[in-house]
Amino acid sequence: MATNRTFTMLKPDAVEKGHIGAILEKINASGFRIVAMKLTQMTQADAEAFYAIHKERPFFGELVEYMTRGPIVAAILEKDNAVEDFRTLIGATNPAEAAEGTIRKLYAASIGENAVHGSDSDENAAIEGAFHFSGREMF
Ligand code: RTP
Ligand code: MG
Repeated sequence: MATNRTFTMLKPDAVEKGHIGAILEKINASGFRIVAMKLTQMTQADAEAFYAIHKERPFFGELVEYMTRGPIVAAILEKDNAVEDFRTLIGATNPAEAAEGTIRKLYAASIGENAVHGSDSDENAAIEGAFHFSGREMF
């Protein structure tokens, strides 16, 4: 994957609350092109692998339960400086600390259920995109 791409998930809470359309509108309005996108649900094994970096953290069990409880929207997004600009658009992990107008400030309920994921590096964007999409699903 090129370094001008990032990977995102609209997490189960965002889907449950009917926020898919509003969040995608904000992503589009912020200049990201959708390269790949689907509604899918992570299995326990998927979530444990995806968030393996957090497996020793006290919230890991809750995180896996949350991320597997319903469908997510997975997507690959393209824009200059995609990883950093998308992290700015979504805001801080804890919505209470997120800047005004960010997706987490607008749509996240708590640090645990925070509506949206954004890759934290170009390397992880490529790994996470490939976790969810085959080459023929990327446009
Ligand atoms: P993400 O990976 O989902 O984009 O979130 P992030 O980089 O902003 O935050 P990270 O530290 O990678 O944490 C991953 C996800 O774990 C949940 N979390 N819960 N209860 C807690 O204290 C806590 N801390 C983190 C959140 O869903 C967070 O997005
Ligand atoms: Mg993270």
